[in-house]
Amino acid sequence: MFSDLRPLPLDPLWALQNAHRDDPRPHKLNLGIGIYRDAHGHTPVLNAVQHAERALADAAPSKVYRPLSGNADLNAAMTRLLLGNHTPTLERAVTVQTVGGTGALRTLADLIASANPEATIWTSNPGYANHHPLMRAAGLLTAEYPWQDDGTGQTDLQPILGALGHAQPGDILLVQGCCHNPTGIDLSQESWHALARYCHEHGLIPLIDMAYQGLGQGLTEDAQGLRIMTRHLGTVLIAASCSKNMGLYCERTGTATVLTPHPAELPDVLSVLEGIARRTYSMPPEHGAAIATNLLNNPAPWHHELTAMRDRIRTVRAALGAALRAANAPQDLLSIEQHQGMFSLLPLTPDQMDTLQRDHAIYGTREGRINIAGIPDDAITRLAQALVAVYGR
Ligand code: PLP
Ligand code: TYF
Repeated sequence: MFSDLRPLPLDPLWALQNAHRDDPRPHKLNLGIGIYRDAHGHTPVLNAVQHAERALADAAPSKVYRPLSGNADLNAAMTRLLLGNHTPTLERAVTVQTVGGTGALRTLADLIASANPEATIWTSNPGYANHHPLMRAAGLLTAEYPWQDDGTGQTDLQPILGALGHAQPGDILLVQGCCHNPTGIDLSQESWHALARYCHEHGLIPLIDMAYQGLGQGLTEDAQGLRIMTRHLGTVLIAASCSKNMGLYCERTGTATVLTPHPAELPDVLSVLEGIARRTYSMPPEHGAAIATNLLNNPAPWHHELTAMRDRIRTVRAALGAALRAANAPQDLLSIEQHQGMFSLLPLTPDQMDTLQRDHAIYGTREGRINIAGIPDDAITRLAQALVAVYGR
């Protein structure tokens, strides 16, 4: 049965993890996979999460099967986190719990494949490495629009609209809500408005991938673009993840939200979403959902820790910028000061990234992505000097 199978190449991010693990140099630096680390390089469980887990263990609720749509309290709280607390858009939305943000993307991909199998999914280049494979696995076609800096650290809208000129009505515009992976470049408010207008005029449906809410400028601030879309457009799809902003990575907690212009359609949409869950994994795991619900419904301690994570990322970014200036870095490298969230895409070639790894034991992706949230305090100067040295080669 398996004799004709060819092994797939390892996910480059995991290959990078392994290379870092096997590197004997004590000063090695892992800036590969997108995980938040504190000043000392650790990724601890949030206090708010530990608190919620203790409360859950004490209450020892039953582990009987849950609904196909997952934890209803999580779904309600996440809908408000995404859309806002007092908005008429809540009346047009249905949310189901999913297996992380990845599961949300796949659930929505399956929904799109059921509703409009001809739709092409437009995704950014550069973009999240898993978007194409995930959408294609659902049988959908994919295409790309460019995602580049306009010179001020924000996304240049014109090339995007140029590429979308080839899109058909009913196509899906997959766009990251904030803290773009891998570039750290986000849309300005004006660009979100213009993009919403474009979708309206050309019949495109936004699918917003929200994997980093709260890690850019704040929970509300990071949702502004999404809310511009949901206020102005009838149909909007949202994939959300609790992995990064709650540090729940391995618990696989996320949600898929669908907004329609016709609230009467919501029960039908829900039944299709439940059918997708049923034929894939039946129901999503409860533990992470129970934790996330606790955080969302008792938000002060979580907000406190989320703010600390966000502030650290911003502090590290500023410190790296200052260290680059001190090392006489070229303007190109200083663009990282203007980026948002966990990542930046460096203006380095794959060869230069290899050199960074070989000569300096610094591990980023070959495309040039580094995880700013993974830089320990005591490595900032060394990283800046290494970047300048490698850039000049
Ligand atoms: N979307 C983007 C843009 C991501 O960077 C990630 C991963 O971090 C995800 C989705 C998937 O998140 P999750 O780990 O919750 O599946
Ligand atoms: O891009 C990243 O680093 C993250 C997470 O196989 C991730 O978004 C996790 C697993 C994986 C690829 C990426």
